[in-house]
Amino acid sequence: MKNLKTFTTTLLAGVAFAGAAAACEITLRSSDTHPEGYPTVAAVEHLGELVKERTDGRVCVEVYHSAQLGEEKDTIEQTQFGVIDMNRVSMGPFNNIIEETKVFSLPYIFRSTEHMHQVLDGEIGQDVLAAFEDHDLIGLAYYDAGARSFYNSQKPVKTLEDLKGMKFRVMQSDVFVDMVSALGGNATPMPYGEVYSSIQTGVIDGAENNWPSYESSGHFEVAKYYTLDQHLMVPEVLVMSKKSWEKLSAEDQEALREAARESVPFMRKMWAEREEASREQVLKAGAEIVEEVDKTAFIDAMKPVYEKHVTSDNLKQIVERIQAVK
Ligand code: BDP
Repeated sequence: MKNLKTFTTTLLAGVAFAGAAAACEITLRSSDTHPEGYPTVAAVEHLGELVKERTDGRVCVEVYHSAQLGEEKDTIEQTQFGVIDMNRVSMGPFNNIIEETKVFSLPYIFRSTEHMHQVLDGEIGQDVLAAFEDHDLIGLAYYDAGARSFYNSQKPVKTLEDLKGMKFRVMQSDVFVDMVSALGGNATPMPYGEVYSSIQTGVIDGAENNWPSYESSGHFEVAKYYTLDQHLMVPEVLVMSKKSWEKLSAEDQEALREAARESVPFMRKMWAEREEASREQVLKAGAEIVEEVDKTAFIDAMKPVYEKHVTSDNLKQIVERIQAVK
């Protein structure tokens, strides 16, 4: 009996020791609205593994997925205050805080995924990321979010005429409110987590999003008409609280930047696969897709959005630079 006890004690001490040796000195809490397995969540988890490896286990990242830390707008504020260390969010909810982020939220600003990658991977992308610093945030990386299209619970929307008077939820940004108005609809800005029940109860007719979000949120269950107008390509962004950033050594900051850079191709590959899988899944579940859309009509209708929001020289220049990228 005594021997067994000694053995157990030794064993427990061994476990405790191994645990201490592997313990993280710094654990960065990262927020995401999406569920486990979603490409943005997986990308930040991947980044966490890289950082841990490169800091010899000192710096760890813990991803709080499924909006455990709150809805995007609130988590952004908490990240600015340093309550949350890292945050993977859409660029959209930053529009009312950081002027430069508006350019990536303009309808049809990107001609294609390739065009968007060129812009984000180049100087313009860096300049916009740098703009976060004046707002207590460090911009670490952009992730893909495909194209967003409208969906609703009422009818197949084939033309602009069909959209007239319909109520759509948008992310909390004035650009998107004006975008829906320009199309003749009514916009209701609200947090992502409230959309499902709002469609179900008829508070709104629908919303707009990419395939993976339309699928993972379950919105396709309550709004089965999806119109492939692809009016927005709003990138995701991974930001860090400047307060948390400044607590890291220069070496750890570099490890984090490097891991963030490397998580991008990982995410893009996963994203392309997930887009396809989600599309197939919603189709199987009975979603009706309107594929033939006169995009020129949509693009023309969006002119007032540019007129209203691209007014400063700064934004005009960024828009011109984006358009000049081949
Ligand atoms: C998804 C974005 C997510 C946004 C959501 C939304 O990945 O960050 O919160 O759209 O519409 O595509 O709010």
